[in-house]
Amino acid sequence: MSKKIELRTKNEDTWCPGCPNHSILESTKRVLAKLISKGYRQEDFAMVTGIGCHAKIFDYLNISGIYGLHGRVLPTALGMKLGNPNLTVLGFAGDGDTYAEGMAHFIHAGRYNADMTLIVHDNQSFSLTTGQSTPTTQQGYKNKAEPLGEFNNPLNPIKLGLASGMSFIARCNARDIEHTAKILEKAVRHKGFSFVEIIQDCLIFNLEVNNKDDLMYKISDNKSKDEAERLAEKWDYNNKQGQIPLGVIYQEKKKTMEEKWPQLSALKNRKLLK
Ligand SMILES: Cc1ncc(C[n+]2csc(CCOP(=O)(O)OP(=O)(O)O)c2C)c(N)n1
Ligand code: SF4
Repeated sequence: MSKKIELRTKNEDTWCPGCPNHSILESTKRVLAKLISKGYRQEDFAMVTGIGCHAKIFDYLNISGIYGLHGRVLPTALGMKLGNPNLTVLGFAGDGDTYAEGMAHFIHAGRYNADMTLIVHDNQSFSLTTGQSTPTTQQGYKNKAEPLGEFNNPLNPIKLGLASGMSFIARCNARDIEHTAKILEKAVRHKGFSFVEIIQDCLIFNLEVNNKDDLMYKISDNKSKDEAERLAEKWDYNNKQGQIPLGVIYQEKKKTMEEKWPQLSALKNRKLLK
């Protein structure tokens, strides 16, 4: 008789009622349950989180891991892969986490191409610390730290991911649980570094960017760099104009970190967990 897998811990949920982080948790649980039903084991997965509202997923998802530091999801995930390349590592990070303090790691992740997945819960604000602007916040956003409004233009992480050589780049809408689960599964199965940018409304801070569903549309999986660049240009993170493509924006086959380093290949072939 097969053992029942419990992917939700018993910890109390302290996200705001209705926060789309709940949907990201649900999508993740669905993917893990499916992969476990196909032969992965619960102990083959390891997660890393940053610090922020997104990071509370660590308390609710029943897999091993490290509740990390703000901005350091990627180096921690990389450390896990270096220690045991047989792990399937998932990094859950915020937009502040990834694109501000963690920016250097984000760029180098594309170069290393370690076989792991980064999931960015992008609510265009530092929500846990009460709504300051992050690099993806729209110009003009007024908050306690910037009463005159954000002066700078937002960064486009999809364009940056492409420029950094990432081998899998996707975008999802947190509220679309089924589509997000589908894309996350592709990200986890991709051999190499997978970057999944999830648009996640925050119900308390930076409300003016919420509810962009009318701008969103789904694309077929794309492998052309030119098309990916065109898709990345469609929305500049600045306002509710343009179109927001969802799905696999770019995917290519590329040597992974584990394949490039002979020591890691040797560890991987020993299949430590088997
Ligand atoms: C090294 C370090 N820098 C800064 C902080 C303060 N800090 C904690 S949570 C947070 C904001 C998190 O924002 P984001 O990563 O966008 O996640 P969200 O809360 O929006 O999910 C900040 C700046 C910290 N705890 N540690
Ligand atoms: S503050 Fe925003 S991101 Fe944080 S739990 Fe509440 S709704 Fe979610």
